Amino acid sequence: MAVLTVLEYPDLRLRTRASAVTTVDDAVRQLIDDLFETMYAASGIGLAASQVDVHERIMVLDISATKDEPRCFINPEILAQQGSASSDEGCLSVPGVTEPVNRATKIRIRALDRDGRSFELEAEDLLAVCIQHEMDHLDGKLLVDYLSELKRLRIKKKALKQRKRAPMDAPTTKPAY
Ligand code: GNR
Ligand code: NI
Repeated sequence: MAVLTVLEYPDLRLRTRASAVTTVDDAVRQLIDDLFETMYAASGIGLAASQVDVHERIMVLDISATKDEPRCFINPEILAQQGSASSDEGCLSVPGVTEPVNRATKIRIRALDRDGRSFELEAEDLLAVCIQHEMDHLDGKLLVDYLSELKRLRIKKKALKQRKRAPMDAPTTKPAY
C-alpha cells in the first residue's frame, strides 16, 4: 500500500484520456488499494487513477461519513441519466476551490468490480455527483472546465504562483504544464 502523489491543475497530465482496463489483475487491484489509501489520506470522497498519473479507467469513492464504504469502479459507463441540479464541488487536483457544477441528479452505471465482474448501480445525489466528477477525470476533464474563462485563469495563475513558492516535493517526472 502507498499514498501516491496527486497531480494538480494546471498539470497537463490531468488532460490525458484514460484507456479501458483489459484485464483486472493483481496490478489493477494493487492500484485500487493505493487509490483508496491516497484518497483517505487526503480526506477526499473520490479519486480517479488519472489524478495519480495512471491513465486507466479506474476510480474509487467513499462518500460515507464513517469512511467505511469503499467502492471501486473499473471501466465505468453511464447507461441512463435524469434530472439536473447544481451543487458545490471540490477537487483534490484543484485545491482550495469550491464551485457549483450542474450534473444529472440520478444515473445508472455499469462497471467492473475488483474481481473483474460486471455490475450495475443506480446512484442519486452526492453519489451520482461524485461518480460523474470521477468519470470526468478519466476523460481529462476538470472542475475548472465548468467555470468561466476568467475564473479558470485566476485559479491557474494562483496555482502556478503557489507552485513557485512551494515547489513539488520530489517530483517523479518533469512537471508538465
Ligand atoms: O473530495 C472530493 N470532494 C468532492 C465534493 C463534491 C463533489 C465532488 C467531490 S470529489 C473530491 C475528490 C476528487 O477530487 N475526486 O476526483
Ligand atoms: Ni477531482
